[in-house]
Amino acid sequence: MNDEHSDNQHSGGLWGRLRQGLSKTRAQLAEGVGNLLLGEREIDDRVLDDLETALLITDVGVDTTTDIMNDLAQRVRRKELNNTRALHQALASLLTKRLAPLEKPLRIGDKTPHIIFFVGVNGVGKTTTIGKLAKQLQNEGRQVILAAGDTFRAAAVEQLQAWGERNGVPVIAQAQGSDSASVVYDAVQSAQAKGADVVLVDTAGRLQAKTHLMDELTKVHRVVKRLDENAPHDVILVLDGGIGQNALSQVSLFNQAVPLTGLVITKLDGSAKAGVLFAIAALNNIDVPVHFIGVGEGIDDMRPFVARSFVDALLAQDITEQVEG
Ligand SMILES: Nc1nc2c(ncn2[C@@H]2O[C@H](COP(=O)(O)OP(=O)(O)O)[C@@H](O)[C@H]2O)c(=O)[nH]1
Ligand SMILES: [Mg+2]
Repeated sequence: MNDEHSDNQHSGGLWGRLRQGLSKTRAQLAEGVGNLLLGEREIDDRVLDDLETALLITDVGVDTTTDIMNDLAQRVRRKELNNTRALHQALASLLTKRLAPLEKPLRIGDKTPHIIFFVGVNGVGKTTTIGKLAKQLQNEGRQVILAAGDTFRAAAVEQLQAWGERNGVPVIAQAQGSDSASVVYDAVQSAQAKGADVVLVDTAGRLQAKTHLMDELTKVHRVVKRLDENAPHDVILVLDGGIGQNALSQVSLFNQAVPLTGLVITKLDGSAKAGVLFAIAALNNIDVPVHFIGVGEGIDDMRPFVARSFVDALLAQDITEQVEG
C-alpha cells in the first residue's frame, strides 16, 4: 500500500482546470500576471509597477507582495534579471518558496482505524471533500467508513449517503437532529469491529450558532477519545478558496475548538484568488499544511497540494492562444 497520494496526474487535465479557474482571476487584469511578463522584453519601472498591482489583485497579500517586489527590484538593479523571462522565473521561484512549507501529503498511519474529522463552515465543501477522498483512499486499497456527523440538516445526511453509495462505502448515520457525538462514536466502534482502515467524519458547520457549534465539536472530540485516545488522528479544516485572506479568521476560530492538523482548500477552479494560500503560509503562530486542493465538484476533482504546480498555474501565460490565434 502506498501511504502517499500519487501525483501522477500532476501535469494532466486537472491542473489545466486549476489554471483555467485561476485565469478568471488573471482576467480581472488587463493582462494576467504571467502575460505581463510574456516574451523577452526589457524590464522597466512600468513592468515592475504592473507586476506589483497584479500580485495585489491576485490577493497575494500586501506584506508578501512588498517583500517579493523589493527582492525582484534589487535583483533588477544588480542586473541579475535582464528581461521579463528571467523576471517571470524569479517570481515563480519566490512564490513557490513561500508556499512550499504548506506542502504535506496526508498520511494514514499504521494504527487503524485512522479517524479524520472534517470541520469548517457551511458550504465550504466538507461533504464533497469526504466523497472525493473516500474514492482516493479506496483506490489505495483502504477500507473506508463515513460518519454523518452533520446531524443538523436531513439534507446533509442524505448528501453523505449519496457519496457513500457512489463509492460503495458504508455510511454510519442517525436521524436528523440526533446527537453528533453518538453518530461518530457508533462509526468508530463499527470501524474497530470491522477492522476498517479510515473513518471520515463529516461535521456541522453552521456559524450562526458559533458557541454551540464549537461546543459540539469539542464534545465529539472528547467522546471519540474514549474509544481511541489517539483519535482523531487528523482534524482537517476545509476552506473555500474564494474567500481570500479572510480564511485566516476561520483557521484560528476552529483551531481553538479542536487543534487542526491540516487543511483542504476547495473551489480553486472558481473565481479563485491565491490569497488563502499565501495568507496561511504567512501565519507564524499556527502551523497547518495544505493536504489537498479542490478544483471542481466532481469525484476526481481534488489534487494533492504541490506548491510549484500551483504557482505555475497562477503564473501561466496564454502562449497557446498566441501561437494558435
Ligand atoms: N467548483 C467547486 N465546487 C465545489 C468544490 N468543492 C465543493 N464544491 C461545491 O460547493 C457546494 C457545497 O459543498 P458541500 O460539500 O455541501 O459543503 P459543506 O457544507 O461544507 O459540506 C456544493 O455545491 C459542492 O458541489 C470545488 O472544489 N470546486
Ligand atoms: Mg456538508
